[in-house]
Amino acid sequence: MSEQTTIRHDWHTTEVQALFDLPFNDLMFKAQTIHREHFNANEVQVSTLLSIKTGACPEDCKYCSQSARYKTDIDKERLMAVNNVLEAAQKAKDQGSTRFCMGAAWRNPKERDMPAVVDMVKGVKALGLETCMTLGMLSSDQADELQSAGLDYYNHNLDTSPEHYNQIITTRTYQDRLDTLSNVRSAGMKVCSGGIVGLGEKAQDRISLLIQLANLSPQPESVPINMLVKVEGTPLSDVADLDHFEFIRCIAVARILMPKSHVRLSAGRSEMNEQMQSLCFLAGANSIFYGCKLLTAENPETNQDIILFEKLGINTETIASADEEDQMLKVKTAVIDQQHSDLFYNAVN
Ligand code: SAM
Ligand code: DTB
Ligand code: SF4
Repeated sequence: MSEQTTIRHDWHTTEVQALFDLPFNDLMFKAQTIHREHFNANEVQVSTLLSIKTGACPEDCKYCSQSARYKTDIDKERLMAVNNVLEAAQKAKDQGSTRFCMGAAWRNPKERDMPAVVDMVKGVKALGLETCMTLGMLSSDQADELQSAGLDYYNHNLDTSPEHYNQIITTRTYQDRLDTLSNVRSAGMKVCSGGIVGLGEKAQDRISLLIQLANLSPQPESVPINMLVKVEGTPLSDVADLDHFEFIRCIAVARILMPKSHVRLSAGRSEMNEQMQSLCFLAGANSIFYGCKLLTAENPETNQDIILFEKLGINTETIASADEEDQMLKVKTAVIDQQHSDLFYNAVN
């Protein structure tokens, strides 16, 4: 295999620290170079999020508007009816989204919820959209059931480093998260897993989170990097801002460590101007959430994103173009491998 396409799962702190320590322009150049080896540099994948069950969550994630433990200003809602979810999915498709991601404020789905959730997956899939869900922890049986229904991706974030984790969540462990990711993988679904920065963590925690993600084997197909959305009423509402350049560096390092993954410029875009978002794309981000709402927080309006994409000459990825890219990559890798074995053959003969 060529050096460019080798995916490493043995990253160490010192080498990742060295990437963070590069002069900004050097880091951007390195990330953009790797990005271009694997993706069309002017294409961004777009997903739309929908909260299918909002608030009253028993977990204590200190950043979250939906935890029942904090007094936040959100409208709690029971599990949505399947036809309302499908209506929202159709709208997302009409606006150009290719993936529909359904999120629920659950610790984990209850057995009684599974039939409705399965119908949502089948219905969204039938509209011609890629399907994604984020419902909390999954057992292996639940993962199998969702995969059989046609779920393409499951989102479950590691959120932060193992070292900082207990400062943020106490109601489930880091290992619980890794177990869910392993159940998702074993069921044959694609993994969407990333984290949040700006939680008041140290620089070392951001390095450690990215290493955890990159050392998953296989690496997650999709890696959302969220900038904390500070929610009034949560314990993290007043945490100090993370410097925007540090955020861009996180995106660039994620791109370098996970060359073939879609890196998503995820929550927090409402607080970022066009120039900041453009630097994130230059650093290798190639996916966003499209639509004016995330789960409960604001996101830029779709037409603002369209204007920005036009200014930057960015096209949105179609499902077909993602498949073609996958094919092209396989062809490129096969050609490079062939060249290498020819070289080896010539060298030894
Ligand atoms: N309840 C499920 C769970 O936590 O596994 C699924 C939904 S949960 C809202 C999905 C992810 O959204 C969290 O793991 C976290 O990474 C991200 N998130 C939630 N609130 C956030 C906030 N205020 N700022 C940034 N990211 C946030
Ligand atoms: C992810 O990494 N970010 C999305 C999605 N996965 C589910 C959620 C962001 C939530 C932002 C805060 C809110 O809307 O409440
Ligand atoms: Fe619940 Fe998910 Fe929010 Fe944690 S992040 S409180 S599990 S909705």
